[in-house]
Amino acid sequence: MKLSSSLVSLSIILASANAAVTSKRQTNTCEGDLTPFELFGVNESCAEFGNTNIPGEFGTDYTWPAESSIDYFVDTVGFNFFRVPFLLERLAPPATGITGDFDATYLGQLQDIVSYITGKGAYVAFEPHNFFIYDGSTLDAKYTAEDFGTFWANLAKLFVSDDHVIFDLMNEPHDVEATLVAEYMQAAVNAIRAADATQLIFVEGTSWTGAWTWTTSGNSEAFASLSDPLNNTAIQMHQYLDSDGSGTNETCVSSTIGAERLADATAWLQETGHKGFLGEIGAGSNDDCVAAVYGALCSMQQAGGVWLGLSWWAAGPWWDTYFTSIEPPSGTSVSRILPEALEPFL
Ligand SMILES: *[C@@H]1O[C@H](CO)[C@@H](O)[C@H](O)[C@H]1NC(C)=O
Ligand SMILES: *[C@@H]1O[C@H](CO)[C@@H](O)[C@H](O)[C@H]1NC(C)=O
Ligand SMILES: CC(=O)N[C@H]1CO[C@H](CO)[C@@H](O)[C@@H]1O
Repeated sequence: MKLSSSLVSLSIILASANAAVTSKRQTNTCEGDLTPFELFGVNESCAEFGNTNIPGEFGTDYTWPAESSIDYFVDTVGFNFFRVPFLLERLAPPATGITGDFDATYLGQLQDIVSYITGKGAYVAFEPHNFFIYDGSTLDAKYTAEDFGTFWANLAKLFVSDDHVIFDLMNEPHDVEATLVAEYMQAAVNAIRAADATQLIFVEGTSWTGAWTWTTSGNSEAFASLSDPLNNTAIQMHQYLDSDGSGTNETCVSSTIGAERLADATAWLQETGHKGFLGEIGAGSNDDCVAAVYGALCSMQQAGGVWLGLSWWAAGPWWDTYFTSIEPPSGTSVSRILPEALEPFL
């Protein structure tokens, strides 16, 4: 299905699905009127590594996703989505700034992995993994919202002909006002459309775009009126299930914390008519976390199509056996999440 078409029509098509999902261990069930995910996959995290070393060295400070990993997730698991972080300073070097020329080598590497993914029929969202910070300062210290739009228009122009590309505007702004972030996101949406790129766009809010704080961080007010002439923009949120929501502790708060932390954001999506995408979710591979992730995904599919899908955090050649890694082969050997909490919803 073409994602460049109206999200409204997608939800109508998807709303016709009605199924029950039963997990492989039969410990969890998800019932009711379920809307399958349109986009389901994983973050391929590695090109943003080594962010204290700019530009850094390819192969030492950072790398790009392995084609074998993409093959595994598409051909064996059945994922159709990848989120590919990059570093803004590597793509748009500080010497000429975000509105200047792109670094040809880094851009070429990004284009290669994007083509590889979309060539397999999957979708790819690439994103500056910059937290609204560029070259040591908050973006607005040197650049206007229009400059940010120029950056995105310049990048989007290079991908206009690939309808499986998604533009994910900025990873996890934090310690900036929601209204400021929304202004920059709106400017970029407008600039991308003015550049004749029609594909799906993801915007992210402040407070690390957390789902659990969406209605208390100022994001719900700031993003309520976000608009896109093509109605093809979704709100990307992130959610981790450990006590501080950082995704750094293998212990989940409880077996039901996933659905609980998404509930207010889901209600906001339903009220405003915005579509949501859970761009990062991660947790340990233990009983509580498996149940909590399963419950989160179940609640998303029960929400009437407001959630387009999700991407797990993380995969990538350097994640090895990190507790949320599902990178083959090492990550998949330690992860219960993939078979028990994700694959039941594929
Ligand atoms: C976008 O949505 C608005 C409000 O529902 C509607 O008036 C407009 O026609 C839609 N535009 C497109 C291009 O679908
Ligand atoms: C992880 O969280 C648990 C429960 O809150 C706590 O007991 C443990 O010390 C934490 N581990 C680390 C490494 O912080
Ligand atoms: C658990 C984990 O790897 N979390 C990472 C998720 O991504 C954010 C940035 O988007 C990192 O800061 C976290 O460390």
